[in-house]
Amino acid sequence: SGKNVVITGASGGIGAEIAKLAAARGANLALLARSRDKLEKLKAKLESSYSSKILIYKLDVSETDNVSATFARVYHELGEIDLLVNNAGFGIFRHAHEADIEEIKAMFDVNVIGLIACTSAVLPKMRARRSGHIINIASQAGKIATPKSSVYSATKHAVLGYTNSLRMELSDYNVYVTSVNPGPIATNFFNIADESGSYVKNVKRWMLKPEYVAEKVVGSMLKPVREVNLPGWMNAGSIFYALF
Ligand code: NJP
Repeated sequence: SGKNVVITGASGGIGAEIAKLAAARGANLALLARSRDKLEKLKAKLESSYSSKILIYKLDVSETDNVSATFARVYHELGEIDLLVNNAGFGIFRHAHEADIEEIKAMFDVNVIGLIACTSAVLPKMRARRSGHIINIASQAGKIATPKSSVYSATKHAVLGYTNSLRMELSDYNVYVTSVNPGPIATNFFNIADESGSYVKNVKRWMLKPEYVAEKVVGSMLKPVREVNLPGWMNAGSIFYALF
């Protein structure tokens, strides 16, 4: 639809699926992630199927100096940003007493500070234009607690707190703010999150498909809502965590 959409963490997982669906609907895209090679492949694939403009940028969202510089380039090369999808994130699932302080800081740096830095990079223009939409990929882990996800869950609770306050601030500026809260999704997320493979082994068959989550995210672009809740099997209660 000619909208300019920026997606962080776009090189794989649900970010790449959101990119595909948005391109199919005619959006022009700026795709941001650390893996330039994966972004280049995705760009080539999208350009072979769709006529959208696809720009790629290597960015680690936790390097906040680079965040503002990268968004300045995006504004210059893509034009105004209509939609920002803050999707970059990761988790490491461990018992709280086993969590390493560097890992804890890294999760907060990417999931919380990185997301806030990217948001801050678009806020002045969205407010001034009185137009825009920010979609933050949080998690069911931001709404409910589960064992072995204390730090990850804390980062996603932080994302939801930030998101809910932002929505209030921007309601007078015609800028929409949406949080997306999925349950477990079958992506490479668990390569890092679940070193032992035991979680994946037990719950893989119940995981959400990334294409399904992306469809719901793109749906919220077309019809802005406050929250998209996709708990999947987590609705069924916490019994599965006993297996983990
Ligand atoms: O994970 P994955 P998902 N700077 O690992 C990028 C949330 N979520 O798609 O940088 C910039 O396949 C990374 O790219 P690269 C989750 O918390 C997931 O499942 O090139 N980008 C890759 O493209 C996260 O917020 C589940 O390595 C960085 C992408 O992020 C979002 O969904 C459940 C980066 C991650 O792709 C996407 O996760 C849930 C950085 N520092 C919420 N670090 C789930 N999978 O179960 C990583 O509730 N990326």
